Amino acid sequence: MTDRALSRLPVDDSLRIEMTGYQWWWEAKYLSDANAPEFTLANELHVPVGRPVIISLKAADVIHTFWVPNLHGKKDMIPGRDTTIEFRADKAGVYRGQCAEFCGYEHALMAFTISADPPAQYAAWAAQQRQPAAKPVDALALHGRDVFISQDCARCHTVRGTDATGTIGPDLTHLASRQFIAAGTLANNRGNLAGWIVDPRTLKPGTIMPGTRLPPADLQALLVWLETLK
Ligand code: HEC
Ligand SMILES: [Cu+2]
Repeated sequence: MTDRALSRLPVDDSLRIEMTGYQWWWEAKYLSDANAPEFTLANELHVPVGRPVIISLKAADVIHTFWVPNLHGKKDMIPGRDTTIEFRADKAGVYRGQCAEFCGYEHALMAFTISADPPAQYAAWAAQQRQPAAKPVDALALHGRDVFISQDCARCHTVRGTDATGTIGPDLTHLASRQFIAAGTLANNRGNLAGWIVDPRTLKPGTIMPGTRLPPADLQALLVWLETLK
């Protein structure tokens, strides 16, 4: 009882996030904060230092386990049974998380990060994430967006501010603001993005994302547009 009392945080003014585990990536939905609209992203969360955070945990397919060893103990994410964790990061920094329950082929490639930022920096990040995707400013990026919409990509991915509203894969509205792609598997740069789009199943066998072979000019335009999604 004492243990529980000690570990109970004052949770007034907490930040609320809904996190869902998928094979093999993490979706984080930031619920409305001070009446600001919700937004969704994948794998790279930010939280303000010193403010309590409540994350509701869900699993979409099989059992996963939320684990950020330097912030909190493990918590299972069980399909059909929602749980929550509460924590507060008192020190700024990037805290690495990892799925801690075997969840299939790519269990080892199911990482995420929680970056604890000073409050003003967090607020600026959140304001940016709430924005829809930047409009393409040149013909190449515009063509890249058309490639994305006309291929299967838009069936699985959302890019807010465009016609892409798929919900099977990660929200890509601010893809270029992330350090990694595919849940910590690859650094987010043009070469890795190209390899991922053409043949994700060699990089992460078992992923449901299919490879897409595109004429080189279309692939280049698509990459240019994806890099504008800051
Ligand atoms: C059948 C659904 C599906 C289709 C079609 C699809 N994707 Fe994906 N995509 C996914 C899933 C699921 C993931 C997450 C994979 C993982 O991390 O394990 C993903 C991941 C990604 C990522 C990495 C995102 C991140 O933040 O980690 C990018 C970029 C991406 N897809 C781009 C594309 C593009 C471009 C196309 C079209 C050429 C496309 N996808 C087609 C399902 C799909
Ligand atoms: Cu997992």
